[in-house]
Amino acid sequence: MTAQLSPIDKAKYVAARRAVEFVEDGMRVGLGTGSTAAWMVRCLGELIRDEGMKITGVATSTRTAKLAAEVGIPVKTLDEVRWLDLTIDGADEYDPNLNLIKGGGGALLQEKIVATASDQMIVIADLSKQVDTLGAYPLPVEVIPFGWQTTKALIEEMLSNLDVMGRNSSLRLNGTDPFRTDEGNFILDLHLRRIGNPTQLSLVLNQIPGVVENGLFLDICDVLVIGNADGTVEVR
Ligand code: ABF
Repeated sequence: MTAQLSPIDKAKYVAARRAVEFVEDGMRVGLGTGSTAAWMVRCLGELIRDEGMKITGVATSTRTAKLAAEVGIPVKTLDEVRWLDLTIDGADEYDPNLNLIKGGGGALLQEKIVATASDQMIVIADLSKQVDTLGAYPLPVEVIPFGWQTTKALIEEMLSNLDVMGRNSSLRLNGTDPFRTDEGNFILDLHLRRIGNPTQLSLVLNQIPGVVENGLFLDICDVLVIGNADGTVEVR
């Protein structure tokens, strides 16, 4: 599975392999989205196939559900399972307090619902995602398509009163069309550069009517597993 991996894939793989050590027989596991989480899904598939481990997966996107089925993980919906023992997912940025920006892959809504419905959330990442202060990575905000330009203008106006450095936002595209989430919504990427008060920003964003959810994951991550290209892993 890991022959001739690039350094970045090696880092993602070793983080994923370490994180699945937290999974125990019989657990209900939230399956994250993204290239790092995809390694975790493959590692779980190996545990099921080679060691006979029994787990139930809840996917955070249609792409993860497809991969999970391919590698032999039994997948149920969150409504069938209701609550999870553990979720393992990637991130776009993490800070020293284990607060995150997520949503670069467009699955932030299901990721946040699933992580919030879990006893424990483990984030797998590499050092390139580490920051002192969140915000260098554009903050994804999922919005309803109806009136999205008004929502965008309201967000930008609201940003002028908050502790952020940048105030522009852009509609995420898929080619020339708006990118659509699994729920059919749009994503606005907020180019903030530095988020001084993530808690305040998250609360204010989610009060705007057209906003469905934002990509700040605050006080949700319990354990951070950082993989390095030399094969070493750090658990925080
Ligand atoms: C998901 O995948 C997202 O929340 C995050 O946007 C992205 C990270 O992707 P990758 O692991 O490919 O860097 O976890």
